[in-house]
Amino acid sequence: MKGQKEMIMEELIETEQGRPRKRRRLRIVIPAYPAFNIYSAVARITTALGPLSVATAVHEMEGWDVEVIDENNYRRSGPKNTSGLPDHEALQKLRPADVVGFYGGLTSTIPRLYELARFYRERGVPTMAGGQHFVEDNIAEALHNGVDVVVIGEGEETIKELLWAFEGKRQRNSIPGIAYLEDGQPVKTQERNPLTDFDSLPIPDFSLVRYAKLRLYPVGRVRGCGMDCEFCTVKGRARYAGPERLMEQITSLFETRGAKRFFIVDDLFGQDRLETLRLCRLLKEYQRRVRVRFKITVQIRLDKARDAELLRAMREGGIAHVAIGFESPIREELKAMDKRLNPEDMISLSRLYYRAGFLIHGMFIFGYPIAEGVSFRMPAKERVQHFRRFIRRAKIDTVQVLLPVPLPGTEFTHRLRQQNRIYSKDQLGWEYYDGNFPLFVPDEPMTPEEIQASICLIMGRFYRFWHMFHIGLNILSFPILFFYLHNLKAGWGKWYRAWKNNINRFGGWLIVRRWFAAFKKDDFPRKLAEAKKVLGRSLPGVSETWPSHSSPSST
Ligand code: B12
Ligand code: SF4
Repeated sequence: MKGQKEMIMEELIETEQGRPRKRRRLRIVIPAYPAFNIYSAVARITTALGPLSVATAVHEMEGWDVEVIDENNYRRSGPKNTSGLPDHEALQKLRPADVVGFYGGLTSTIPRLYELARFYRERGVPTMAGGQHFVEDNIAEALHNGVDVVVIGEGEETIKELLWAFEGKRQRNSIPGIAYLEDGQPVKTQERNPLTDFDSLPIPDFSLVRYAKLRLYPVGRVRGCGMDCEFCTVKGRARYAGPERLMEQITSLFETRGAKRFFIVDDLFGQDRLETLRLCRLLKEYQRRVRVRFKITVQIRLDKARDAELLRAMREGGIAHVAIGFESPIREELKAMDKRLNPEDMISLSRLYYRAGFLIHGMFIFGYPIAEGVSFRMPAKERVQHFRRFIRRAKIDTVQVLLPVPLPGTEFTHRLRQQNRIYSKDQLGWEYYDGNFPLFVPDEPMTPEEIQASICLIMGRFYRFWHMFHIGLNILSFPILFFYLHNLKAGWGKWYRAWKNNINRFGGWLIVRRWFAAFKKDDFPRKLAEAKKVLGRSLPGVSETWPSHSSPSST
């Protein structure tokens, strides 16, 4: 007997009594974060570019309508369930989807993704998912948790071929870059080559995101990175689209939606120097022509600070914020990450960005396990002092200090797994993979509880309530600008930075407070205690903390 899904597939293929079948609908869902964390605030005003690019590719297909539901940016106008999340039952009644796709780019959202995939599958709707979580064993895991087809790698071409297969116009096994179950066993088709011709892709269409209010627009022109940091999932050499392509995204967003705030998601801004300089010039000319000032954030490496011409061009092009992966002020940790930087240079480089007028967002990882064979011990308390001193000296405006996450497919995860240090997913599931929770046995003499308390301490001390009073003081001190009449630009820059920082730090205090509250509500301490016991049992004779790195083989 045919299953409901097969019948739906057939129905998709058929025509209704000779008439062309109704248009079909693909719904792409960006699953909700498991709990409030320091990214939730930004997730409420932005969306994920990857699934949107995939949706836009489908939008161009004949006979298909597409919508994107971003559960992290979902306003009151959309139907909600009693937990305040999008009500998919109601959405299906309102606008039934024929196929549903999921964004699996953030591992912490995977349990929600599986919950939704099972929900749709139970209703006979074919499901698919893509994103950076789907590597190695996670592909089979997804296929056993409600996902019919996993898309491996970039999805813009694959999705079209998949939908043709759903329409019966193509054989599924001839589509590169996918995995599915055959007789209960996962089958992977041949690898798909990474995209190189970005000009053939349509410009991401943000109007496809329903019920969302976007204020920060993600745009990009680079895929891949090539730096191979040990903990990172972004692999493969960088592939570039031309600056005109990015300009097209930015200008169309400004002209159609009045967008002024952009996040260039490219991992390493400025890698292709000449093209980046050209992009900055194009940005400057456009803003001058339409008399607008954009606020653009980029992710950039510290060592680019040595390029004074680039920094000047970036400022002129409207780049106000630089997000920099400092990762750690501890030399041994930087080495273990393959970061190719040293802490002394990092401070002077950061100050170059500061002097050039950028607001610096510093991204840090606390308690990164040292490479095997290196003898190094530092208690958590001393590390906290190192971090705090470094942040102060490097003149960083805003910070995020997270714990190392053994992300799927990274060398870091392979190293820890080999050492049997990662707590089992049975106790500490994917929902904890967001950088806020200890997920493996840390280096001695630290304990998992200590490393978690340390990030709370650093963040809690950085973002404080009293910054609110400083905002008042800033306003009162505004007339001081009078003394800068000889150089009003410098005076304004100084005042603005202090004012903006106090606003950010007070806002940060509110976010960190909610984040701590979410921690407290969670059952994590009990689960961690259980995870430690289970791991302890699998390592006979080994204590709950990891042995000193001077003797890694003793495990
Ligand atoms: C912008 C960004 C953010 C933004 C927005 C995140 C978002 N996307 O919603 C913010 C700042 C909020 C953020 C936060 C975090 N991020 Co982030 N972020 C990025 C970044 C730099 C760019 C994402 C992007 O737009 N890529 C470009 C698009 C085109 O690529 P893509 O997303 O992979 O999409 C393609 C395919 O995957 C596929 N695809 C994707 N979805 C779908 C869906 C379907 C149906 C199909 C068919 C295909 C498909 O097709 C797409 C187009 O080709 C990436 C790095 C990177 N280069 O990807 C990290 C990255 C996604 N972040 C990462 C992490 C870990 C985090 C944090 C945990 C912080 C941290 N420790 O670094 C937090 C998450 C908090 C939480 N709750 O979990 C990791 C995720 C790895 C993982 N397995 O979880 C990445 C990959 C970076 C890394 N260090 O490895 N991040
Ligand atoms: S952390 Fe940044 S620089 Fe390092 S590999 Fe990932 S994207 Fe590239």
